[in-house]
This record gives sequence, C-alpha cells and structure tokens, in this order.
Amino acid sequence: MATSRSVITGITGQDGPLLAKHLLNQGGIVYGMHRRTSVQKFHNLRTLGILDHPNLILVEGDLLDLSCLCRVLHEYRPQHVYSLGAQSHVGTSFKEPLLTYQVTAGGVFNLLEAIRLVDKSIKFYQASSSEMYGAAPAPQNEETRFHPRSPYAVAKCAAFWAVKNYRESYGMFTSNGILFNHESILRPPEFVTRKITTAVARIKIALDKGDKPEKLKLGSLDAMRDWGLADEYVVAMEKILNHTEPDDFVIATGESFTVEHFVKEAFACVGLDWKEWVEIDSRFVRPCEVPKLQGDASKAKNVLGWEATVRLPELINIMVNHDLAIERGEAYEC
Ligand code: NAP
Ligand code: F7E
Repeated sequence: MATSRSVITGITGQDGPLLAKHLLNQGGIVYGMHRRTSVQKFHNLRTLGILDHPNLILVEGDLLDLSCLCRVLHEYRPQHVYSLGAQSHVGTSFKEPLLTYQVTAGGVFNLLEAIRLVDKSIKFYQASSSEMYGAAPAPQNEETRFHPRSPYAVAKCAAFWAVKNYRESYGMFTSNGILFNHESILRPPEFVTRKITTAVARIKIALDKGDKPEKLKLGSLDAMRDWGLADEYVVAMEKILNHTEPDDFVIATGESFTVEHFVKEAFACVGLDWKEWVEIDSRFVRPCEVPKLQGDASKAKNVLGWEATVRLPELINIMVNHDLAIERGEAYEC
C-alpha cells in the first residue's frame, strides 16, 4: 500500500495527536496544522512521544484563512484531510457564539472550498458531534433528527450539512463521523471528565499529606453522556475515511451515565465519598442542557467492523491513575 499523506487540523487538541500517532504507526505521513497562538502548543504530541517523529510535519495555519488552507493543500498534496479543528467547548460557545460559528462551521466551509479549488480527489473527514442531537430522544443513530441546544451544536449541524452538500454537489469524498463524548489522559481539564479526575487526584494526595484541599465545583450533575476512550475513536475516523464510499457514521459505546455517576465512581477509585468533596456552582450551569446522549453505533459495527471495547469503569481508572501519577510527580504533563 502506498504511504498515506494526511493533513490533520486541530493537531494541538486531544484527538489530533491520537489520530496522528495512529496514522504514523501505519507508516503514514502527517501534516499537523497548528496556530502560532495555540495555548496548548505541542504538549499532547510530546506526551505521546511523537513530537519529533520524522513523518510528522507541523504546518502553521488557521481555519479562518482560506488562502492559507489552499497553500497547505497545494504545498503538501495530501490524499486525506481530517477536519478536527474547532472551538469545541460547549460552555464557551454560549459566551463566544459568533467566534464558535466562524471557526466550527466557517472553518469547515473554508476547508471544503480549499479542497474543491485545489484537488477534488482529496478525501475529507469531518469531526461531527453527538451534540447535534441535543434534545432528541435517546438512543440516537444516523436517522435521528438533530435538535441542537448550543451555539457549538448549531455550528456542528451547519458543518455536517456542508459536508453532505459538497458530496452531493461536487461528487467529493466527504464523510461525517458523528462521535459521542470521548475522553483520555490528553483531555483538557475544562471538560467535565478531566476536571473531575484531576480534582480526585489533587484531593487524594493533599489528604494523604495531611493538607486541607479545596472542594471540586461543578455545574449540573444530571446530564447523561455516552463516554468512550478517545484512543479507540480515532481508529474509527481512519476507517470512515478509508471506507469505499463517503458516508456518515455514529461512533459511540451505546451506554449512558449521569455526570453524578462519573463523579461518584471517580472518587470511589481512591476510597473517597464524592458528596464530601463536590459543590454545585451556578457558574458552570449552561443556559441550555443536553439531557441524554446514548449512541447506537450498529452501522459502524456492521459496515466498518468498528466497536468500542473500553467501558466507563476502565476509562475512569485510566484517567484517575494518570492524574494520581502526575500529582505524585511520577508522570508529567509536558
Ligand atoms: P480540542 O481538544 O478542543 O481541539 C480543538 C483543536 O482545534 C485545537 O487543536 C485547536 O487549536 C484547534 N483550533 C481551534 N480554533 C482553530 C482555528 N481557528 N484554526 C485552526 N485550528 C483551530 O478538541 P478534540 O476533543 O480533540 O475534538 C476534535 C474534534 O472533534 C473537534 O472538532 C470537536 O468539536 C469534535 N468532537 C469532539 C468530541 C469529544 O468528545 N472530544 C466529540 C465529538 C466531536 P489551538 O490549540 O490553537 O486552540
Ligand atoms: O460536559 C456537565 C455539562 O464539557 C459534559 C465536547 O468534547 O462532547 C463534549 O461536550 C456534561 C455537560 O462535554 C461541569 O453541563 C457539569 O452536561 O465535558 P463537557 P460536552 O458538553 O458533552 C461533545 C460530544 C462534543 O462534541 C464537545 O466538543 O457535564 N458539567 N459540571 C460540566 N461540564 C464542564 N465542562 N464543566 C463543569 O464544571
């Protein structure tokens, strides 16, 4: 098989480095697009040990600049583009709705246009989201009607339809992966799972030292999410892009739990009672909540042969143990 050449936008995020590692392990060449101003810079690439990989080429660029996207495609001639770059925080999208829309929807139009102008044979993967389902009843699959509940979700719906529109209008190979929540040791602490596991580690180690730790402050604990391990989900992305036809796929575990359940189990991992350590803080409550996400990924299983294997207890263990190791100085946040 010829060496694959892939552009990944969002290389400084959670999924970008995991996908890059997966593609590099297969012998591919990865062009990772990043912004000069990125606050995260390359610490996730460093944590995965691929920052200095000879086949990882870091390319400066911004999704808001069509000319720059055309330049990247023209210069590097990729066969695949993975569109992972976005303003991906739902809470932030209520505070910065227009910027979220410009990047998360406009950035996808820019990428699609760049491909149409430079080389229509490039295959395109879009990071669509279960947030598009919003208030739609669970379980959700590819046939479920979207009911977005945040500016982020509205932007993701626009991008989703743009991807389908370029497929239908220009015959381009453009696919959507509709991914439900997926987490890992690379997840930034602004997202609830990592916020919880870093707090569990901080509180446990402080108590062991005889210190008096601050409590964890959270918003609503009632929402239900279908949480999987991101390391497995990037494999699905690659399968979607290498499928014979462009198509749309739900990627999920099929199980859904409340935020409260996640908190309880994470504190239980270190022998603590969550009720003593969690406070509700209205600053983290959103103007509109998505009550229950639970994906039905049977199409991905039947067509792509992809299935999630890591369930919530294992995911919580991986994240809590990593954060305990960081807190003890045995592992490092690079
Ligand atoms: P993430 O950690 O928030 O990463 C987002 C990436 O987008 C960062 O690298 C960020 O770069 C980049 N970005 C933001 N604005 C940009 C701009 N104007 N130009 C170029 N790059 C820009 O997100 P993730 O969790 O890895 O998720 C990857 C994708 O999947 C996102 O599109 C997200 O919306 C979607 N998704 C995620 C999940 C999930 O559970 N993780 C589920 C469904 C869909 P900077 O470092 O420069 O900010
Ligand atoms: O919130 C509740 C919050 O921010 C999960 C993104 O990757 O997945 C992610 O979006 C739940 C929500 O993820 C806090 O209200 C309570 O009900 O971890 P989250 P998300 O909003 O589900 C989807 C699929 C994406 O596409 C997105 O890009 O937890 N919650 N208290 C809190 N959430 C946060 N962040 N912080 C809290 O203090």
